[in-house]
Amino acid sequence: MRSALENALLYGICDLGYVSSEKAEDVSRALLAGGVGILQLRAKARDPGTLRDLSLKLRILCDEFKIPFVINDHLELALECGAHGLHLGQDDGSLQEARKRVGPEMLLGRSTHSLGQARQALLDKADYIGFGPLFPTPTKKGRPGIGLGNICAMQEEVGMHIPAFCIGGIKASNLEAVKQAGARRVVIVSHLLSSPVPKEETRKILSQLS
Ligand code: TZP
Ligand code: MG
Repeated sequence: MRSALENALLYGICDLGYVSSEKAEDVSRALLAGGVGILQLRAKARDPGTLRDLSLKLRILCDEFKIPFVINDHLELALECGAHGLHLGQDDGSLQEARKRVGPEMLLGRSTHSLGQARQALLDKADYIGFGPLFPTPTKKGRPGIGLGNICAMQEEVGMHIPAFCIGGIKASNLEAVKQAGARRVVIVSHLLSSPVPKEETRKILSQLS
């Protein structure tokens, strides 16, 4: 799945804050059919035990599309469902410790909120990073936007070595500005999940990226 990650320009997240568990598989299928190059299950404030069935279903779905499936936060759940990746925030422990527990194959992603954190994630051997939030966003309440100013530097110093996905408040209407600021890859959550036609919207965004 490392080469699939390398090819990914658009990172989709099935966030249970926006999608019910019942609809999560259908919505994920739409994102995949629309062309996301990597898919994450994000379920804040949910007991991982309640996510077992859904995680397994989404991992099988991603296998079908040959796209990496990533679990946010829950290391044991990622191992249990055979996820291809685990995504960890700044407060989710060291990547080195996680690597020891998940073995050599699993992709490890790290959220970063500054150029310094992005540099550190590269040193800590993250397989990819998220960089943001660029803009304030309801998906991550209470965090200020970091703006577009450091994207170029981040892209040159980190994004040349591992995939770096800009994230946070990105939508069709500001994607061009984000690209102009130097972004090559993006994560888009609420804009895609709130679309009445997520497959078509994903396709449209992807065509703007490639
Ligand atoms: N990390 C930084 S911003 C963010 C996460 C998970 C949320 C991005 O969601 P949206 O809806 O695309 O702004
Ligand atoms: Mg986390």
